[in-house]
Amino acid sequence: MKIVILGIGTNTGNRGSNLKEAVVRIEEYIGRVVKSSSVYETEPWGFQTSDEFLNMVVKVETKLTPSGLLGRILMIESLLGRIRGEKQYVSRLIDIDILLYENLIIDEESLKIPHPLLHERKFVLVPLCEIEPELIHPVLNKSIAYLLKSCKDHSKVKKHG
Ligand code: PH2
Ligand code: MG
Ligand code: MG
Repeated sequence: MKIVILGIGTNTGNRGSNLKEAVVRIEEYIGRVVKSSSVYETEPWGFQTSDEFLNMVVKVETKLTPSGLLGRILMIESLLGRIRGEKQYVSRLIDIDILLYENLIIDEESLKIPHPLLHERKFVLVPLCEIEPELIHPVLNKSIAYLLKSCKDHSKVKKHG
């Protein structure tokens, strides 16, 4: 079994049920969710929209390889109704990102692990720090707690509900 950390985000439709549905499908197609963070209300990062995000992070046990995992994620995203366009940052029903896969480092065009922007985004670091503060980033060699403390992103991230 491999341990992977996934980030989940949504800013359109019924965001609460989008997250719940994503977790159900992750359990079904990826593996057992062993830890999940709280749900956070977060300000859009990197683009402008009035639709705020809900974000959370889950820790999952899986038998899938990194590329197998990516395939399942894309399948789950389209199952939930996500249609991918050309533009990078747009509002979306659901986005599931591979943040970490064990201590693996992968730098390919179609798959980069750890997620290259993980340490620059409070909407990732705050929920990740809630469940895995001591975890060491395999490229930066710093703990998640340290990365959050030194993060320059000051956008709003607060617990939902
Ligand atoms: N995802 C993005 C870009 N910006 N901002 C927030 N708050 N939450 C996200 O999940 C998010 C984002 C690209 O995937
Ligand atoms: Mg993303
Ligand atoms: Mg994505």
